[in-house]
Amino acid sequence: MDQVKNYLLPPKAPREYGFFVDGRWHEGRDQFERLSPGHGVPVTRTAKCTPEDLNAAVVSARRAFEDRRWSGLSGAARGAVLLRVAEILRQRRDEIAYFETLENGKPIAQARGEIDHCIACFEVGAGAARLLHGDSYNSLGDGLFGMVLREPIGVVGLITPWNFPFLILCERVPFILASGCTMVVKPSEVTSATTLILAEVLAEAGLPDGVYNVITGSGRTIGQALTEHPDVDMLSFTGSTAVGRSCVHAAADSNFKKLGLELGGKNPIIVFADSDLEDAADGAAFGISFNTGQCCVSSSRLIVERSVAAEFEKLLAEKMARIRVGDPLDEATQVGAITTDQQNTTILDYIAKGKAEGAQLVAGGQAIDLGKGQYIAPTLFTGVSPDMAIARDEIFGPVLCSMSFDTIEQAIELANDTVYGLAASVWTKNIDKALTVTRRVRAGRFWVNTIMAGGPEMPLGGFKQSGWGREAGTYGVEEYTQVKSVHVEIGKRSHWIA
Ligand code: TXE
Repeated sequence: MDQVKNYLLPPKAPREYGFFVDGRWHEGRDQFERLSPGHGVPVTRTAKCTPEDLNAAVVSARRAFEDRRWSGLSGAARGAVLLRVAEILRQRRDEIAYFETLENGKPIAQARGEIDHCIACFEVGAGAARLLHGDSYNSLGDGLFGMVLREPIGVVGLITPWNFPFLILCERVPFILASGCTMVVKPSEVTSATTLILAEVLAEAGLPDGVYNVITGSGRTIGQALTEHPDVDMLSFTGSTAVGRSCVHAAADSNFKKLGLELGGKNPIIVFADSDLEDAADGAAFGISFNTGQCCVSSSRLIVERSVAAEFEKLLAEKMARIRVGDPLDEATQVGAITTDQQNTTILDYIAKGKAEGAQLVAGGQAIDLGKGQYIAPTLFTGVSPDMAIARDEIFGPVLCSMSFDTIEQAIELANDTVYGLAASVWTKNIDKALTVTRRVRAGRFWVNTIMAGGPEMPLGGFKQSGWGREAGTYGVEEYTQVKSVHVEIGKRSHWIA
């Protein structure tokens, strides 16, 4: 990578990648060229795989699962490989962060922090591999003993999106590997590089051939075929709710594969008058601007107590105006580029819709012209009513809508007034209010006086239309297992036939 003092440059030529099946690299017949969203220059070329390539990957994963080359190892041996992965990731951290930034447009400093989180995922996965266990029932009477075994579910298909290509991958892969499963991964076509780099890392760490396979290509062809594949036992999909729905249909129409789904969100951030308003405003600005609001857990609906609403919105608008939006390769940048052209158009369309719906624009609201790439200023709308499209739809951009409440019941009702249930945040110094809201708002991840905090020990996933199942931590490993009840008779059988 080219570096000038404290400032990285895009590469002079794109890096080329094949795809990875059965422990070997293969060349695609066609290629997809990715332009960096922050600079508009070609940064990577990846293979457009065919349905035959996908089939070969599933055959490889199936063979590796059935001969027990991975699931037959002890948890300690699997854990040792995962710890070696963590070590190699530590060495390759800057390189992986660089390609993540080039393809996704996120700030380089943020990308490095994400790789640190990914390293922790492998460390937690290593421990989880050793601790995975079933249960026993010593309560079935003297003649019978019951055991509950946890077994890996088999071949897992893993489809990941472009907003956190490496992080979302690493919140799943170590836990899938800890369970003893094998897998076929299909990253987003615009951000495949770091998923392919992980193949090199896993191989170097000693993962047996065929356990981790990567095929690249479009969602409509290769992704859809993976969801429909009759020899895939489980599919973990992270992406839009619309495609999540098509995964459910595909599973029903093929082999009833088990599904893990992490889908959209329209996450509330509830601010009470008794909170530390400076802290809450910083949290709200971060919660909507981090990763340009392209997070499934972005806090995109501000629900603020009416008595402090005007003061809080003013404070927040001032903070949002000070966020440093800029070239993702600049160390000082806090908010980088919008990842895809389509997403850029979607966000700008929603900003126009918000104005047309009668909401007041008090911060941002426009594209930022840096002479290259695509950028949008962190945006705040006030005077939003719950029926407006900007308050209901997942915009997936740095656009925050502010609504007000008078009572805790109203706050809870507004927070739950969405088809989604991925995450929520509440800010108050009153423990009763904090716990009441935490109990009553339906969301899979909750933050009290903080936002987007946490580590890979804690499970991730959504309520309602935000998805099914949980990823990460011991819950995440268990998702990729199934339980078998084993009954053992002790002593002489009491005979049925006299
Ligand atoms: O997602 P897609 P897109 C939301 C967000 C965003 C919208 C669209 O609101 O604006 O989705 O983004 C693969 N069968 N989220 O269009 O299409 C695709 O190749 C199987 C929220 O990029 O769902 C990619 O690997 N797979 C979300 C992955 O699915 C298919 C993160 C996600 O792409 C497929 C991303 C198909 N028919 C977007 N079509 C979150 N929860 O964080 C596409 N794919």
